[in-house]
Amino acid sequence: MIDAYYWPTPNGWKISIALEEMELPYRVVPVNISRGAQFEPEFLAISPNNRMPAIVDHDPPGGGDPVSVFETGAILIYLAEKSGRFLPTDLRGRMEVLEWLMWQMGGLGPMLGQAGHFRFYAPEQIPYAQERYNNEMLRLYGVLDRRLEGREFIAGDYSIADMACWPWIITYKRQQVNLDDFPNVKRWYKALQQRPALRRGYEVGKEFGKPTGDWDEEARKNLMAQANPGKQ
Ligand SMILES: N[C@@H](CCC(=O)N[C@@H](CS)C(=O)NCC(=O)O)C(=O)O
Repeated sequence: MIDAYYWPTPNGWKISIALEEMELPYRVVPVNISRGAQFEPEFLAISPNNRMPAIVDHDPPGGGDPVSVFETGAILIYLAEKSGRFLPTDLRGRMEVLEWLMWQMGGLGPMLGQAGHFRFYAPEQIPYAQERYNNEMLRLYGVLDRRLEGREFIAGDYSIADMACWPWIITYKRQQVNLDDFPNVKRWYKALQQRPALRRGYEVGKEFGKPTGDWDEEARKNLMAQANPGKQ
C-alpha cells in the first residue's frame, strides 16, 4: 500500500493521476496546505521541502523498509518503475520521457506557478514580475505546442511526461491563456481529458476544497510563509 500525502492542486494531481493510471493501491493522507499541514514535523520528515505531494510505499519493490519520496518528478519515476508502465526501458525512449518530465519540473510548473502568484496572490501589483512570468508562460505553451505538432503524446506513447504536464494546463482559463493560440496543446489536452483513469485522478480530494482558488487570511499566511519567513 502507498500512502499519498496529497492535496488537490496541479502538483498533487500529477500523483493521483499516475496512481490511478498505474492501478496501484493507495490511500490518501490529506495535507491541507492552506492550514499549514506542510509545516508539521511528521510531514517534514517525509518531505523536507515543506511541499506536497509525497508518498510512502509500505511495499517497495524488493521488500525492506518503507520508501518515502518527495518531489513529483522523483515520485513519477518511482511509480513508473514500480508498475513497469509509462516510462520506456530502452535508452532513447526513456531519455525522451525524462527530458520532458524535467522540462515540466524546471519550467512549466514553476513558471506557471509564478505567473499565477504575481497575478492573483501577491500582496502588491508588480507589473515587471507579472509581465516576465506571463511571457515565460506563453513561451512554454509555445514550446509544448511545437513539440505536440504531429504527435499524439509528448514523448512516444502516453507517459509520465504527459501526466506531469496535463495538470498544469488545467489552469489555462484562470491564467487567461487562449488555447486556440496553441492548437496542438488544445487537441492533446482535450484528448487526455477523455481518459477514465486521468479523470478519476483529477477527482481525488475534490471534497477537500480548492486551495488554488481564493485564499482566506489563514491560507494566505500559510502559503506565503515560505516566501516571507519574517512575516509568519
Ligand atoms: N517541486 C515540487 C513542488 C511542489 C509544490 O509546490 N507543491 C505546492 C502545492 S502545488 C505546495 O505544497 N505548497 C505549499 C506551500 O507553498 O507552502 C514538486 O514537484 O513536488
